[in-house]
Amino acid sequence: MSNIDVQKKIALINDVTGFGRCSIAVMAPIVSAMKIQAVTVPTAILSAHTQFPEYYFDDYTSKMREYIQTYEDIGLEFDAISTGFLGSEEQVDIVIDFINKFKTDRNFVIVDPVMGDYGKLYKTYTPAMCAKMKKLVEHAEIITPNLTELCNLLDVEYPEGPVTIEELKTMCIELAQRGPKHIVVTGIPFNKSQIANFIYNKDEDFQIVMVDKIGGDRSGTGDVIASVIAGMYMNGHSFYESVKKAADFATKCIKYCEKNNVPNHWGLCFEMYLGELIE
Ligand code: PXL
Repeated sequence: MSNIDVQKKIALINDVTGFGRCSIAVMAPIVSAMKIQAVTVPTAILSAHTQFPEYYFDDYTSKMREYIQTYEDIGLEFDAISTGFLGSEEQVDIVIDFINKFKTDRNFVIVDPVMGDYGKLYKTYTPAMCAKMKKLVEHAEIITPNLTELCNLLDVEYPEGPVTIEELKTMCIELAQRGPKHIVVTGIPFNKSQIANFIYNKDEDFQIVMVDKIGGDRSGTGDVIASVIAGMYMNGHSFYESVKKAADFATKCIKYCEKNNVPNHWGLCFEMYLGELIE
């Protein structure tokens, strides 16, 4: 089917959240601005994301296999497959099955191994989930962990003090041996005013993209970054260029949010700058 379609398609396996700018609500418009067709594969439906004091949550796990079956039946092909927050072991199994069905030598998988932050795993993250996530990462060409997720994927203690370049290199080299060709470790605290994104390209080199630290953490930042990287890479840019564009775009959105006192849990006002993603 893909040869009758001039546009590229990405499968977005992620949650559909009404308010708070995360997951598919962020990723679909971002890749669309980059002229890529977004194909939504919902993992859950929420009225607002989990940082709000109240939200409606409808787990979609039991419906996913039937939903996905359509795409097999109509012979759909994807140019990329992306995954984000996953809520259960079974969901990870479904995603791995999806990859086994739809991965070809003409497409790639990008996994954001959403597991935790600040050295701690999220409450929903059991050791069994961690084990599954390690399996999923083996299928990915690109992964976008933060430092907490990198350490957990490797069973390494979260560093007490600042992480060194040597430590990052060693960890990325080890993780790349399991499959991923491109790794970006996002949001590494560097100093009071800067954040580093550490890039490792397997058997090639490493690079660092520095950004200014502006305000506190904003929900959905990871989803903005992952979708810009996916879109840029699909459109033929290098991994470095993709990460650089993603980091600069996120910074611009965050600056706007800060200037306009947008609450941190309302996510990034990416709508203001979508035009800058159009090539
Ligand atoms: O990527 C952030 C995110 C995605 N999905 C859900 C969330 C969050 C952040 O809290 O709650 C449901």
